[in-house]
Amino acid sequence: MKVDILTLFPNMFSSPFQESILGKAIEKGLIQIRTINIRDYAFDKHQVVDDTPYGGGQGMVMKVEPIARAMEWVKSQASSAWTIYLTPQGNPFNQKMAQNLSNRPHLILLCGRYEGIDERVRELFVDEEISIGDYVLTGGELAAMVLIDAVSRLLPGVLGSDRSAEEDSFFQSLLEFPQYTRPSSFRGMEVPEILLSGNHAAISRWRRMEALRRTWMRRPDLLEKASLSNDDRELLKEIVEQGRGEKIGDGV
Ligand code: 4FV
Repeated sequence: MKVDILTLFPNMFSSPFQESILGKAIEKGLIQIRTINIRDYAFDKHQVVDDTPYGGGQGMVMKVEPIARAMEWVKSQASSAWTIYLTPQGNPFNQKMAQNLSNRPHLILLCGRYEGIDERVRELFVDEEISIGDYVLTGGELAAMVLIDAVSRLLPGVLGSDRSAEEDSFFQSLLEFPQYTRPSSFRGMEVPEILLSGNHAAISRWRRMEALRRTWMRRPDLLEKASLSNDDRELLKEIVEQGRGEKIGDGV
């Protein structure tokens, strides 16, 4: 996958993509990331990229010309690219969108700054708008990094085994079950016996139960979207009956 990032701060992308899984994926050529500095496409003496909003009001707006030139340069090399503008006004990002985007060969990510971009950029170039959450960042760069991370790990060969992506929480839109590793006892806190039993059928039943319990407790909205089997419904009945419906925070 190729990812071109249009930004006023290309250096922000250097370190996050040098580390760990993404760093290795880039080394292995599984993903190619390129940053394009929008300011390089402001040809006036002071390379101005923003201006005051027509109609008055707070803050500054990113000018259309530098972005248009940068976009046309990138698109001149890749007509099939899918262009995404990161903005709080976008579609709320989720695992399903990450899966869909991971099937695309080339993404162009536009990172806004200030109050945002001139509306004509949207009309001319943007295929999709995505928000990583209902809060306001100083720029779209961190949102672009979040998107790249969530999409890249779904690319074949990026994670140790592609299976682990399938076991993702949200893959089946359930929250993750509790995880434990050595030591089996810590300050008197024991790892649940079942996990030490080697009884894989019982272990996967326990894990499904705990994933359902945690989802029911913390994100009941996800349960509506989840494709639950009859077994799941039986387990859920048990959970509700167990009345372990105590509020969050008591270790559920
Ligand atoms: C954002 C978000 C976000 C808004 C004004 C950049 C900032 C500034 N992007 N999900 N939430 N963007 O807050 O994607 O231009």
